[in-house]
Amino acid sequence: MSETTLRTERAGAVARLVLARPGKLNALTANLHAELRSALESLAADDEVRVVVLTGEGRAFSAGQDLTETLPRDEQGRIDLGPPLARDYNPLLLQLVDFAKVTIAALNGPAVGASMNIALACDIVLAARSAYLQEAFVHIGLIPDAGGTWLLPRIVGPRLASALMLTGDRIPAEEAKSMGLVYRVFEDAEFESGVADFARVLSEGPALAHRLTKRALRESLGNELEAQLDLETSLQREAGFSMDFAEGLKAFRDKRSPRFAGR
Ligand code: T3D
Repeated sequence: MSETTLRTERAGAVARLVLARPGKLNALTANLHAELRSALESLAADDEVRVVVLTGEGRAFSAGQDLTETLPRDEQGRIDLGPPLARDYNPLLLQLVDFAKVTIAALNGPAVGASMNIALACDIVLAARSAYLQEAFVHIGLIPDAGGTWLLPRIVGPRLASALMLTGDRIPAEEAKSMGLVYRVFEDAEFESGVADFARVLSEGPALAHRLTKRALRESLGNELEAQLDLETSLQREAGFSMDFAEGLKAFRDKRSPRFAGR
């Protein structure tokens, strides 16, 4: 049986997925990928879970693909990276980008290579001050994968994405924040509690509105304005029918904080 390399922890409506290969800086193996996909599937189906936090054990978030793992070869004996991308990275990226609940990448340390892009596929990225992000692929003669060439230019713009990907420079947490890659930077000593508080507050929010907002943002990437306005109208009608909207209105009128049921 393969070793367990992913831990799932729960605190109320927040689930924490902890990449747990600290001795290898949580580098991603086929086994870890399979555990991650399966955990995300279970959490997607669990009505009690509203927010998923992805983080790493030890001093790194993750150093990207495990470079010591045996790679498949084509019929001519050349390393063929097609199969691991098709089996592991591409489905994971789609699973994250289409995930119906709020996802947070909590960068306790470096997020390198594919793991930087996995972090960017989450809705919100939080970072410890000592963390850094790095599109390190170029240093080993590869192109950025795991959705990086799609995600990064959409977040920072094409010029900066080019520079970050062609140089493979490290991006310290604070700089990443100024580029829009990271939402909040916590001092290292306050990172765990800061992330936990941040996730708890989100988990008390209107889960249905979160889900619909995510869908609107996702579809906006391929829509013209008119189609997006139609989509907003249809999703806003759905939100308007919800118990959460009724509660939000009532709480406003009663001058108290709302208690959302997520429906
Ligand atoms: O294969 C495919 O499907 C293609 C997909 C590719 C996607 C990618 O992610 S490509 C990018 C892969 N990642 C990298 O190129 C980063 C490799 N790691 C590093 O450059 C450095 O480890 C770091 C800059 C991230 C951190 O350096 P440092 O000095 O803080 O730590 P270290 O001493 O290098 O690493 C500690 C241990 O983790 C060490 O093991 P050891 O010697 O103590 O037994 C090191 O070998 C191991 N480790 C770090 N990164 C990886 C790794 N082991 C396997 N794979 C890694 N990516």
